[in-house]
Amino acid sequence: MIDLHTVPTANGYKASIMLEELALDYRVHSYDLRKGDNFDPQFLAINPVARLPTIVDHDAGDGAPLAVYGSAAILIYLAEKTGRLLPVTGRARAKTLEWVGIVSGDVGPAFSGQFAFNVVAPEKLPWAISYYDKLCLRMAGVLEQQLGKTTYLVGDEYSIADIIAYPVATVSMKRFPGSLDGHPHLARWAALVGARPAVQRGMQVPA
Ligand SMILES: N[C@@H](CCC(=O)N[C@@H](CS)C(=O)NCC(=O)O)C(=O)O
Repeated sequence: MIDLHTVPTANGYKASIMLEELALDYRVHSYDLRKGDNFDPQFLAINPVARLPTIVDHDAGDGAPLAVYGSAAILIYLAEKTGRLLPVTGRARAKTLEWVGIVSGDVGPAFSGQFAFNVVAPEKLPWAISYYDKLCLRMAGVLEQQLGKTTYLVGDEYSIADIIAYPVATVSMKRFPGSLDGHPHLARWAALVGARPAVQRGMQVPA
């Protein structure tokens, strides 16, 4: 059994899609960040970073529960636990991990920054807004270029790279003015991934 501590955000959906794809048994614990649920001492004992998503695997194989925080770490851990959705060796594994890193470290934070400065910030700073708008377009262009060459982010095989990118493309990018306009390859891929029943179920967690 796995406990999934999560929120209805792009990062949360990455973990729930992965659990659905793998058909693993899991229980959902939903948090309200506006109420500061993530600073509850019980959750801090599991994840001192106080962020979601976090899983606790009660069947980690060594007799002790294992807590793993962060969408990328969770996806890689579960892929390795089950031997699915991450090539085991070689070029395809390296490229899959590279795309997991690009989406987590480059694409996702660009859209988070764009949202923070465009929508959340009480004071609208033109330089910051322009910086993040340009960065988002550049990052969407990176995905568009790759998906113009391959069916999925890494070749013809669906992988954790697609799972980590799908909520960013459909939740975070949707908030960006113009959304996926002018990115036909990205839109084609989003429709392909979004048609998967496990993806649809994962996007409904927490209910
Ligand atoms: N690098 C982490 C980022 C996780 C993250 O930013 N979580 C947000 C929700 S989407 C959070 O828990 N924020 C609460 C806070 O920072 O107080 C991941 O990829 O999962």
